[in-house]
Amino acid sequence: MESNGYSDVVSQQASLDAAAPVDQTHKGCGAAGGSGRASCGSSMAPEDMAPGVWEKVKNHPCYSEEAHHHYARMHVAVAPACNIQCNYCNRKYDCANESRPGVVSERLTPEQAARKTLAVASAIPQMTVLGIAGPGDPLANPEKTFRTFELIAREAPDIKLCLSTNGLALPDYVDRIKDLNVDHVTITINMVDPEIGARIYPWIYYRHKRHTGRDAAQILHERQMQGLEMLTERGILCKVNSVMIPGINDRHLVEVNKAVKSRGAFLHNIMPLISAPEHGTVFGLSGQRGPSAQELKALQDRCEGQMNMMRHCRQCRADAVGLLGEDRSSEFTTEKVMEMELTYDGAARRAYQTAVEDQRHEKAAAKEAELRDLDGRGGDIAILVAVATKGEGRVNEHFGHAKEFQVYEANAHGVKFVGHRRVDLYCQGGYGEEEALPTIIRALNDCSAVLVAKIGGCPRATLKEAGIEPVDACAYEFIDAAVLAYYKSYIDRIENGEITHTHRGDAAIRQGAYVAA
Ligand code: CLF
Ligand code: SF4
Repeated sequence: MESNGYSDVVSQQASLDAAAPVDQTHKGCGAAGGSGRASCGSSMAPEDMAPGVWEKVKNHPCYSEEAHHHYARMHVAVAPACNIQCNYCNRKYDCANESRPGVVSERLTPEQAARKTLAVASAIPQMTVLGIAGPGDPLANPEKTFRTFELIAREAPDIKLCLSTNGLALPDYVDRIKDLNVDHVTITINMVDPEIGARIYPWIYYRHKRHTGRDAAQILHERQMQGLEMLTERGILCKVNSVMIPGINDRHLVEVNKAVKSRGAFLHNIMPLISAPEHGTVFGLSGQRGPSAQELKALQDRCEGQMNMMRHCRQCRADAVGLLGEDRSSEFTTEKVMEMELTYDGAARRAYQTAVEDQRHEKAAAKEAELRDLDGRGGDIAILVAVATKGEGRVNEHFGHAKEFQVYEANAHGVKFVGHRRVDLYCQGGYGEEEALPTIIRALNDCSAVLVAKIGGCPRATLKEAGIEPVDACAYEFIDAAVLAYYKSYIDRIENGEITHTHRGDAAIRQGAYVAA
């Protein structure tokens, strides 16, 4: 019998083929509209990236922003224990290093985790990375973590292995990580000054002893730096996650950035603190706030000259499955996975991923064509544009169905992703729309426009009143090209005297977890 997994691969391949924009004409977002596309073959690798590094990151959704539109990751929750306490974490909830507070639905044995990975790999051919990120610390549970990696490396060798840790135990396991071919390791580093660390970590448990205060933070800091150096010496790509905690480590994260850059970290992911009383954390209960969207962006911008910044993190759960920003974990509960007939079809996965690569080339070519069209016009005007998307790098989500908007910054020289904004779903079957719309507008308040596949009359009018232009003329276009086309039309209208450029205000980051649908 043909397995469910195989049929899904075939049907997804068909839908990808159908979605491929072989002969679409560009409609354009702006009044001017229209532009041709260059032929395929554009390189997606950043100019300053070594080919070997690009090979490692090109289909990792966290290590490459561009890849996150196309490739998915999954986490298996095999690591319940932790060896430190962070003031933003409540043990009843997911690890806030890599997953937002929200209970993990199930904890798995390594064998259950391996079976789940095969089930997801069969059903979601663009799932390329298996991460272990909690719900505690993977290296405080080393046997379960490494046994899981061993099983997956044997049964699904094309899947990249990824690990996220607080770093305390890291130096003890670097060689094992290397032997298992784990090529991507994240360390959460919130400070390089133990005085600041003492305000974030009340205690650690190290070498059979509990340490508190500055002493605890000093040990943690030394172990994190040592672990980072050992990993980069061995050629393992390291990402550093930092939680931005206003008034505690926000300014200090510039120093953290320099320290990790000098030790060879590849990528820095500064994430907003998510803190609410209902999470039951020290910070939540003490009223410690998280940053606003502009505070976060300003800090990321300050650090950007130093090294690659990750801005597309979704602070996902320790059992997340799917593209970043979606969560399909409820489709793969242990009960459902046990009932599935599994066929791990490597050839079908490769075929699917080849089709994805073709799309990525086409997307890069479309962006280059728009840039040529823009021809450096716009002076020093930069605008933020929100986009509703459900993947493939296209403007392909209805306004009312969007659970998040992706935000891009466009200027005379290009376009870049700068963040995402989670929102309440606008379309709720006739209920709650009036309450949702103001929260969406607060989340997009700093954006000049929102690009959508479709939008109704009521939200369109309210957005316009708020100074955010709703645009559906670029439905199903590639995002980068569509944002550039909008920017070009914006500049055209300024030059024609139709509009004046105004600097928009700040926006809110919504507190709360990504949870399974
Ligand atoms: Fe998972 Fe982390 Fe690996 Fe990615 S998540 S272990 S590096 S596969 Fe990614 Fe999720 Fe952000 Fe983590 S979006 S929380 S950075
Ligand atoms: Fe929680 Fe993770 Fe911190 Fe441990 S390292 S206390 S699990 S956030």
